[in-house]
Amino acid sequence: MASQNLQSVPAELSPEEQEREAAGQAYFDRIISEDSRIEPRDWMPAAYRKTLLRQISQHAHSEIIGMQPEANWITRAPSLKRKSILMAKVQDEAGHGLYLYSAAETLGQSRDQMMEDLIAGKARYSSIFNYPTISWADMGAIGWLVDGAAICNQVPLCRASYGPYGRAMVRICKEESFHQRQGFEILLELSNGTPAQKQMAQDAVNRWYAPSLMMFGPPDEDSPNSKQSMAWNIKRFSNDELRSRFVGMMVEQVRVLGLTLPDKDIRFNEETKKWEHGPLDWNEFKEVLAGRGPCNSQRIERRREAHENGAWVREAAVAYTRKQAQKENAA
Ligand code: BYC
Repeated sequence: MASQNLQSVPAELSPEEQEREAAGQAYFDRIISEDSRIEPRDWMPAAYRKTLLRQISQHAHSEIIGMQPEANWITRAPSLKRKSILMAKVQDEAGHGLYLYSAAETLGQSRDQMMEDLIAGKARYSSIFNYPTISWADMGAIGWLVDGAAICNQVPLCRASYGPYGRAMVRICKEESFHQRQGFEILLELSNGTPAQKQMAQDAVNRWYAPSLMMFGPPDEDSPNSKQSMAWNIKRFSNDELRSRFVGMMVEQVRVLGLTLPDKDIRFNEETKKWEHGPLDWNEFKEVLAGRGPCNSQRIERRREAHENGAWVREAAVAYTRKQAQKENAA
């Protein structure tokens, strides 16, 4: 589909500049209609750049803030094996954040600026990471439900029209698959354990189910960005479409776990051929987005502290790079 709602060429440009802009727009439209890729050096409409920066920086922030709820359990993991798996997972999330900040930097925003916006509370990150992790079973529920939702949402992003974003997503999705498996396995073991362990697993699933469905974003009729993002081949499916697919996946897997989903309204609609779920509390979602979720202020405070504590590492890295450059210039 050709891109829509694109800005027309501004009139105040010189004739040569107008020509260049028009050629850039024509190239961009062709690349999008061929379902091919835009690269950082290519001309792109200002609104496309802005949308990508918004989504990629929010995504990067989610990965970085998302380390906190799980890091909370590293020192209390029930065995050495569980501890090393959890540490590897949390480190993977840091890596995802770094690939994504790099992708966002190719659009002209500095990482320092993105980080400043995050710790100033001006930037969004996924709603899901504002909920507390109160038992070990939450590590299972996050891996199974949260990483499961992330895979559902992110596999189509591997085909995003912006090259650096799509390529970053390929590696991220591979790692997310491992994350989901490890979460599933934690829940399976608890579910097959003592009645108290099984109850702990069920309780975690009960608490994380609705927030994980809300990760996909507001219902389609309240999603102001979806239409244009889909026209630009950034998003490939609507929020509701992906949410419905996710419910279908979880319905099958929860049976293997021997647990239940806390939603009596789940059903497969034979007419639409889609999975449906019960009502979600969108007011709660809005509250979390407005900074009033259970852990919003704690998450930002913790990130600010970590950023300040890491200042000496950044300074040392800059000093080292400067020294290396001086050595090379002197040689
Ligand atoms: N939370 O028009 P819409 C992970 C905002 S990390 C907060 O539908 P769009 C993991 C939205 O930004 C997973 N805000 O927007 C890490 C917009 O606000 P602005 C993170 C949300 O962009 C560690 C407004 O609501 N995944 O897996 O078309 C450990 C209207 O929404 C949320 C990604 O970031 C939300 N849930 O669609 C474990 C995936 N939903 O910007 C796991 C990439 C919506 O206009 N992002 N908003 O002020 C996307 O696919 C899309 O950006 C979304 C939203 C589907 C999330």
